[in-house]
Amino acid sequence: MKKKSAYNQGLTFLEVVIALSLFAVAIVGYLQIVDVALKSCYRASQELIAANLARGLMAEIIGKKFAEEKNSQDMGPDAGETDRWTGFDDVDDYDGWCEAPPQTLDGSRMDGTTTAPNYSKFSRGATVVFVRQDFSETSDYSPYKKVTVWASGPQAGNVTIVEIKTNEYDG
Ligand SMILES: [Ca+2]
Ligand SMILES: [Ca+2]
Repeated sequence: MKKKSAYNQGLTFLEVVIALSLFAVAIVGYLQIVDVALKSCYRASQELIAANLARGLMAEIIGKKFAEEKNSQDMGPDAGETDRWTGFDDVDDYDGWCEAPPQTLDGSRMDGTTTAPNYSKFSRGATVVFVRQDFSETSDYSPYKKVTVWASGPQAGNVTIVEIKTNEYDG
């Protein structure tokens, strides 16, 4: 009868245990990498939502006229203006504006109660100040206004964008 070689004797119980242990360690390591990657991907998607919310509000603000009246030094909403979907018509009306959750241009809340996207854990807002030509802030009249828009979410941090509006063509 032919004697079995050491190679053909199969794995011992100890070898199986060691192999399974190594496999388990490898699987845990792999799952940890996947977990980190998924969390990073989720955070990036939340940051993108916040950035888009900020950009949307900024585009709306910058599209408004420079001031309620030509050379006006007044800041903030004017008589009869209470919110961005019914009354705001110049850039500084948005000074101090804040939305939680964000709302569409027709006032629909983005919180799952309307057909608008559900961004219930996000918020956004804006500040508007006069700045000099060197962008330093001033309380005096200036033909430049600095618009700062922020948006934030639980995993998105705080996204802030800044633009300058001039009264060169209107106001
Ligand atoms: Ca106004
Ligand atoms: Ca105003």
